Amino acid sequence: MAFETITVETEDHVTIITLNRPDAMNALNDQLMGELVSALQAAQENDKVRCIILTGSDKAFAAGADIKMMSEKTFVEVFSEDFFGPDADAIMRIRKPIIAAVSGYALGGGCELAMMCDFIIASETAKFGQPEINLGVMAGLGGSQRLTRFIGKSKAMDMNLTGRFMDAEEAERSGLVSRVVPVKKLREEAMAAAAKISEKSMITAMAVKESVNRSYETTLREGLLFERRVFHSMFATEDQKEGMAAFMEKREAQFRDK
Ligand code: CO8
Repeated sequence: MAFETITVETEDHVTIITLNRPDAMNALNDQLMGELVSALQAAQENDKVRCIILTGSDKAFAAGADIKMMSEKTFVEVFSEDFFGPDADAIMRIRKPIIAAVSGYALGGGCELAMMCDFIIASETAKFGQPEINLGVMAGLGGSQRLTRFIGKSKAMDMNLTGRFMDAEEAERSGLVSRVVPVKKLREEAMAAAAKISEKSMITAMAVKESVNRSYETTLREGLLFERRVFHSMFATEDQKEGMAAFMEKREAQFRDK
C-alpha cells in the first residue's frame, strides 16, 4: 500500500508505523487518519505481525489535529461526518498490542492518539499537552476522559484548563507513560518491548489487552469477573498447556497461538 502521510515497515514480527507530515509537526488530518487506520488494519490481518509500534519524528509524535483543516469547519459538518469518530473507533478495535513511542510534541489529538495505544514509551524530549482551550475548543478524542483516568482529575484539569505541557519526567511520575528513555534509544527500547511481546502467545496477549482495557469500561466487580472468566477460558488453549509444561521442563515455551 502506498501512503503519503505515514511510513510503514515490518521488521521480524513488528510493524512500525511512523507519522510523516514533517511540515505540519505530524498534525492529524483526514488523509493521515485514513492511512493510519488502513495500516493498523493491515497489521491486524497480517499473521506475521505480533506487535505494532506507532511513532513520529524526534520533533513531534503529533502536534494535534490539523488546525488549518479544522479552522473552516462548521458544527453541521463536524457533527454530520462525526469528525474523527469512526477513525478513533477503528483504532480502538485493533486487537494486537500497540506501543506508542513518543518523542517531542504529543499535543491535543496527538496526546490522545498516544493514549489510544496500549502503553507509551517516551523519550526525554517528549512533551504532552491538551492545549485545545487556546483554540477555543476542548479535547475531543479522550483528553478529558482517558487522560483523567490515567493521571487523575487534578492534573487532567490543569492540563486541559491551562493548556500547559507536561514533560516526560512528569508524565512518567503521573502514570501517563510506562518508561522514559534517551531520545536515541527510543526506537531500540520500543523494538525490544515489541520483541518481548512477540514471543508470547498472541491469544494471551490479545486477552490481556482486552482485559486491561475492560477495566476502564466497567465496575471493579464486573471487571474482576470478566478477568476471571477470561483466565478460566485460557485453559482451553494449547498455549496454556505448552506454557506450563515448558516451565516445569525448564525450557522456553513454544507458543503456537492456539
Ligand atoms: N495543525 C496544523 N499545523 C500545525 C499544527 C497543527 N496542530 N501544529 C504545528 N503545525 C505547523 C505550524 O503551523 C507550522 O507550519 P508553517 O511552517 O507552515 O507555519 C509548522 O507546523 C511548525 O510549527 P511551529 O512553527 O509552530 O513550530 P514551533 O516549534 O514554534 O511550535 C508547537 C511547535 C508548540 C507544537 C506549535 O506548533 C503548536 O502549538 N501547535 C499547535 C498545538 C495544538 O494546539 N494542538 C491541538 C490542536 S486541536 C486538537 O488536537 C483537537 C483534537 C481533537 C479532535 C476531535 C475529534 C472528535
